[in-house]
Amino acid sequence: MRRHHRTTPRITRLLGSLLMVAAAGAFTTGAAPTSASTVATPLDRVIPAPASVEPGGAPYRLTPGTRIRVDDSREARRVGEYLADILRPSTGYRLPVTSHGDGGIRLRLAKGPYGDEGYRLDSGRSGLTITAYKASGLFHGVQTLRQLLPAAVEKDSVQPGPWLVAGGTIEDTPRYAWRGAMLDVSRHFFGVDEVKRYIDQIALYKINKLHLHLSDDQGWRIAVDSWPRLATYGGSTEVGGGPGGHYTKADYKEIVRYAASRHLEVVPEIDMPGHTNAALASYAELNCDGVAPPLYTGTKVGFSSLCVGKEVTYDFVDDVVRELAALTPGRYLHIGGDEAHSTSHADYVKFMDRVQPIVAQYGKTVIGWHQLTGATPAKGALAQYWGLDRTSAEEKAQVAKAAQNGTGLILSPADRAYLDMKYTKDTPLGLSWAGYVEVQRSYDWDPGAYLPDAPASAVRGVEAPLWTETLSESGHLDQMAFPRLPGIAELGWSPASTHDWDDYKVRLAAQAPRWDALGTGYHRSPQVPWPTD
Ligand code: NGO
Repeated sequence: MRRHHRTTPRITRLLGSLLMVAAAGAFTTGAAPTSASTVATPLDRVIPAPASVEPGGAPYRLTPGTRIRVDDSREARRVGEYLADILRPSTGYRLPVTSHGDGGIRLRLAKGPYGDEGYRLDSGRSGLTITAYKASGLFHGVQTLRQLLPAAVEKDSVQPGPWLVAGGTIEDTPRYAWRGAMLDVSRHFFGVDEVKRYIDQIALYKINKLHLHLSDDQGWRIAVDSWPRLATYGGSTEVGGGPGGHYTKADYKEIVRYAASRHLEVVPEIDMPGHTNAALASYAELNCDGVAPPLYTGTKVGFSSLCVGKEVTYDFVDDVVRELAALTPGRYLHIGGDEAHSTSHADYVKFMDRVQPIVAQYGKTVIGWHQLTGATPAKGALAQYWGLDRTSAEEKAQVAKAAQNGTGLILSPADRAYLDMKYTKDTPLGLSWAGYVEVQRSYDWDPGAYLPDAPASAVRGVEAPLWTETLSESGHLDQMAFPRLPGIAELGWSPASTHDWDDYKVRLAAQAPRWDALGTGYHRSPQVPWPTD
């Protein structure tokens, strides 16, 4: 029987796991039980909160003889190798990945009520088993397992342990299929390794989409063979006048491959018809007056537009979309469509009517920022809502109406989900046009009931955008994404019934030692009861 995890009083659960650890002999080593590492983390101390938790029984203990047992499937084996790569440096154990033997950590593919991403985790004295229908489920189960092990497991040198996982069962499936993070690599360019680092950071919270904002006024970041100057010239700078950069096709494929190894789908965005100064600067013929503007390194928005009346514009879009679609195994292609303030409404509608079929022609599903709902969204298109409380009722109604007519919604309300907003007026990095977004504010909303009059069934999930006008290095991304990103991830994954700030902030605080071990920086918001040492 499924028991919801909120039905068990927290204190009982904590006592239960303490007793179980004592029973397993963790306290008989002579050392006083003061170190957190001698107490197994309660099964519900995980972000995103699992759908159901049933604590009980003796804990599982990782030992030098532990094997990681995988089903005879390439995909399951890959998840096993990924887990071993995380556990070996800190435990110092061999942890062979094998399809033989018994006990140990078992990753098992089986039919069951898990869906494409769900899993079940059973932990007890004789072994720890993660069962899922698909490898993605195993991967997400492994993220849960990481968080149940002591934070020191994330370190890259041998640590003392013990390596205990509290006994019991977790059954878990996501609320939404879309749990995204967006990185703006246009305002400031981030290289392949920096993107991989971000992928690893967000995978820990079961994010499954990486939306890359690949073009904007300040930089074009993806090589396009048929229009080479886009990258070589259009990508040659960034906000503030730095050197910029771009991904070669091989770079982009490497990002896609790495993301896939973390069960994330890459969603590329080419923002059109506005936010196109880098393209307009690269090719004079794309401009209505035939004159290329200079490159732009400021932070204004809304001043550029592709020339809607020129045929060459659609040749350009066709070439870019064809080449990008060919590089992208994922289902989606984001065409932007925000802040087209230099495009008339009639032209905007005309442009979207021409461009959406091009995306479909190359086999991809259109996503646009929610202004797309002011045109005619293609069948099956998704709109990404980035409004805020003060957005006009009329604009909200336009989005809701599109949702009623079948347009799916991804929710990224700027005054909740934008990771580039300052936390408070004193935050050094970030913008504040959508207000200050402290940790509680970014967590405390319900995607299912967010937009009045939009049917809950239209909501495909959530996404946390990270715009980089003020952010130029990975350390800056850390400060803005952490600790807010895990909250958006939880809104995307966990049942609404688990939503509880007071419970969440304790789980969030418990992430800090893990970030320290991983070398991930974070903003020490006073709203969160961080551990004191
Ligand atoms: C807006 C704008 C972006 C900015 C961002 C900064 C959208 C969808 N368009 O969001 O160009 O970078 O705000 O917060």
